[in-house]
Amino acid sequence: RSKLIRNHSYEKADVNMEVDNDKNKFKVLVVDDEIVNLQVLASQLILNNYNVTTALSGKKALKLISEESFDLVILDVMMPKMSGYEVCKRIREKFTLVDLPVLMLTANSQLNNVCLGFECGTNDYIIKPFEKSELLARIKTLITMKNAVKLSVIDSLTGIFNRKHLFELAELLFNEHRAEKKIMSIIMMDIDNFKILNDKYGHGIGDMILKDIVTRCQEVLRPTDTIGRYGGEEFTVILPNTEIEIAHKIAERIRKNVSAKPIKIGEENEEIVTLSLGIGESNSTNKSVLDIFYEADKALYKAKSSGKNKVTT
Ligand code: GH3
Ligand code: MG
Ligand code: MG
Ligand code: MG
Repeated sequence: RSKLIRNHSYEKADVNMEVDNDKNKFKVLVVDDEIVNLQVLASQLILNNYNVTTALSGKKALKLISEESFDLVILDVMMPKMSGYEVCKRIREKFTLVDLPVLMLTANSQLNNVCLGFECGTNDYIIKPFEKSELLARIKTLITMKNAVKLSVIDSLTGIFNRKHLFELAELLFNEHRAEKKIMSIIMMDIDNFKILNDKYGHGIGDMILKDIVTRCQEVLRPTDTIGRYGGEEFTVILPNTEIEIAHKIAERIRKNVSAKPIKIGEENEEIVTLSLGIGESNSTNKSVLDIFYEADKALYKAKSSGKNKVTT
């Protein structure tokens, strides 16, 4: 299985780490069936500036994970009903090692089960009773690694996938679709007359408009669609398992959601911003995923040259 990151649930707060308020503390979920263990772990983590949530069972932990986003899970192995191994396996059905690292707490007597822990998808383990300094060092390394990987795939301005990762993901999906004889589509879009906005309000406001437009696109995308930043003010949406007619409908939804109401610029101003969109679809003549990008790009050019603010195939 590929280790590529497929979802785009990254929050900008994760990328802008320099701000030191409570919202930007790293969130750690501690799971242990013994309340005393939870208290000891939680107090040590809080002292070291982590935002801590606790769960007394695997079931509760999985529920919390499905509702909020965490930077790390510290997971006791020996728990009644659902063991740490089982919890970890369930976590890995939804999150990669990078999306949500897990640190298992193993009792000395279970040391020969350490390999089982890794098979179930833990990133690391620590032996109970643990040294506080070792625990803190391991936590720090796991979170640092997770964020380093994120920074290499995420566009820091908009919080969506960058161009490099967009291509890697598209290529992976292209090969999967071809093997399974399924169809995928790609939407390329470019903001209309963006230079005028930049010249009128400056680059900083231009950046803010870019972020607003990404949000408006995300509002109408399905959970399986992925948006990325192709270049300056050009964006791409990858639509798995989607034929061109449906892709056209989604592109129209994006176009309307962006142009329907003006974007606020400070207290005084607002501007209607529009997009031109082109669509490409995988078919029997595609030699590579680049052919779909090329087709979408050609369609985008048609939209631009026939009046802008439209979707073309
Ligand atoms: P068209 O309708 O033909 O697309 O016209 P346009 O003015 O949008 O032209 P074009 O796409 O060629 O120009 C894009 C402009 O977007 C030029 C560049 O200064 C600006 N731009 C690119 N990246 C960024 C960015 O990250 N921030 C800001 N503020 N502006 C950017
Ligand atoms: Mg236990
Ligand atoms: Mg452009
Ligand atoms: Mg443009």
